[in-house]
Formats: sequence, structure tokens, C-alpha cells
Amino acid sequence: MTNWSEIHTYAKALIKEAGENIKNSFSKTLTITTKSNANDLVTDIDQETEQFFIKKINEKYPGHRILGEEGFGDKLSDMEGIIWIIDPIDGTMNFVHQQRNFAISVGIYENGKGKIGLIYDVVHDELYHCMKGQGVFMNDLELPPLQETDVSKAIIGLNATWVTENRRIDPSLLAPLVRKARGTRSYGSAAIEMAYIASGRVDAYITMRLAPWDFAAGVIMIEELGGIATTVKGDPLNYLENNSVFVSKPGLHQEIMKEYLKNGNW
Ligand code: 2AM
Ligand code: CA
Ligand code: CA
Ligand code: CA
Repeated sequence: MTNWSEIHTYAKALIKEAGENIKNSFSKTLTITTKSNANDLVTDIDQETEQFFIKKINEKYPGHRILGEEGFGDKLSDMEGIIWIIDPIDGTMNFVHQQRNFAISVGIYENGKGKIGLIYDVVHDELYHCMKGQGVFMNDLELPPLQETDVSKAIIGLNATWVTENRRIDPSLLAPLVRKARGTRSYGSAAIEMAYIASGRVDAYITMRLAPWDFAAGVIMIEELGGIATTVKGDPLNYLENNSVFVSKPGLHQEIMKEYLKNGNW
């Protein structure tokens, strides 16, 4: 039998240690390179942090597989067995420019089902963590289930890109949502946006392109609290490819789907 409680404890210790290492790097000079384009940044600390997790997980759980953004883990073509899905630094642009508003994200899945989720906002020392069926916590504080709400009272996590000309969504779909909502926010880290849904600081989050390591941990927490996680089409998320992501409190998800997203020419 898998001892999930032991894995949870180990994962929490690893994410805290990784966070300490990242904080210690602030006094050093970063090596910054770009990936797919000039704004797609990666640093030596992203890479070192991923390698730290891989070494520590392989030592203790050699049978587990690891999917990490920086590519030092395994190449996955299925979700069989126990898989750690890791983003060593989510919000690298914030890490480089602001030295805050980034997080480490770790989601642990068994045969495609979410078991453990951890999101660590390093600089604010907020560790969001959950084990399926055991509730969601921010540090030692248990988070209450998500309550239904509607757009007129909601803060929506949304990057301004998606209400300007772009390749993925007609901006006229979301502009009326921006007008109707109480407010919009963009934190620049998908993991933090999702942790904020769990903690009730934000009511819904919509984005057109995320990789599995961006949402693997957050989705477990949001669903544990009664929230809903789909693509913008309302389909289930796929952990083996990029997805659009729409996560929300209950009630609000149905309203945004019906009044705004269902009109999409997908
Ligand atoms: P990253 O910092 O780990 O790269 C920024 O709005 C959010 O989008 C961050 O969570 C960021 O993760 C993610 N992101 C950045 N580039 C991306 C890309 N090309 N595809 C998917 N997600 C991306
Ligand atoms: Ca990246
Ligand atoms: Ca990311
Ligand atoms: Ca990253």
C-alpha cells in the first residue's frame, strides 16, 4: 500500500528546502537565458531547483516518475503509476524582475488521479498543500469549501493579453466579462492564481495556454474544495499536453461558461 501521508510529508520538506535555496540565490547573479521567445525566460535557478527535486525523489522513491518543465525528468506518454508533476519556478519573469510573486508547484498523481498538491509562494512563505480527501491548508490553516458566487461579485484572474488581439481567443468574448466582473487581476504565476482560488482571494481564473506543470497542483486543491477545473470549452484537462484552463468557484463556472465562453468559435 502506498503511504500517501509519508509522501506528503516528504514533498513538503522538499518544497521548503527548495524555497530556502531559491531565497539564498537572491544575493547571487542570475544566469538568464531565453527559450521559445525573447520574453520566455529561464534561469540557472529554475534548472537547479528541478534537478534538486529529481535527485531527492529518485533517492527515496525510485519507482516514481517525474515530469518537470525544464526537461530533466521523464518523457511521459501515459499517466500510469505515481507521477510527480513539477514546476520548479512558476512565474520566472516575476522571479527575475521582482524577486517575488513566483511559486514552486508540485502535483502528485496516481494513474491520472490527483493525490497530493503543493504550491509554495516562497517569498510570502505561504505553503498551500492538500492530500485528496483530507482538505486543503495554507500553512497550518485549513481552507473552507468554496461557496457559489456570481460574476457581478467576482474577482477574475485574467491576463490583459486575452482581451486584446491574440492568436487564441476572440477578445470580444471576454471583454464583456471584464466589464461585468467586480474586478480583474493578473499575478503572472498560474500556480499563485490557482492557490488564490483555493484561498478565496480570486473567484475564477481563465487563461488560454498552460502546460501540465502550471496547473497540476492547483487543480487538486480547487477540486478538493468543490471548485471546478476545465478547459475554456468545458472539457476535462489533459495532463500530457498544453491546455486552456478555466478554474472557478461553483456556480460562477456555469455562469461564465453559459454567458461568455460557450459563444467561442473553438
Ligand atoms: P513559467 O513562469 O513557469 O514559465 C505567466 O502568465 C504564467 O504562464 C506563468 O505561470 C508561466 O509559467 C506561464 N507560462 C509562461 N510561458 C508559457 C508558455 N509558453 N506556455 C504555457 N505557459 C507559460
Ligand atoms: Ca517557463
Ligand atoms: Ca509555469
Ligand atoms: Ca517554470
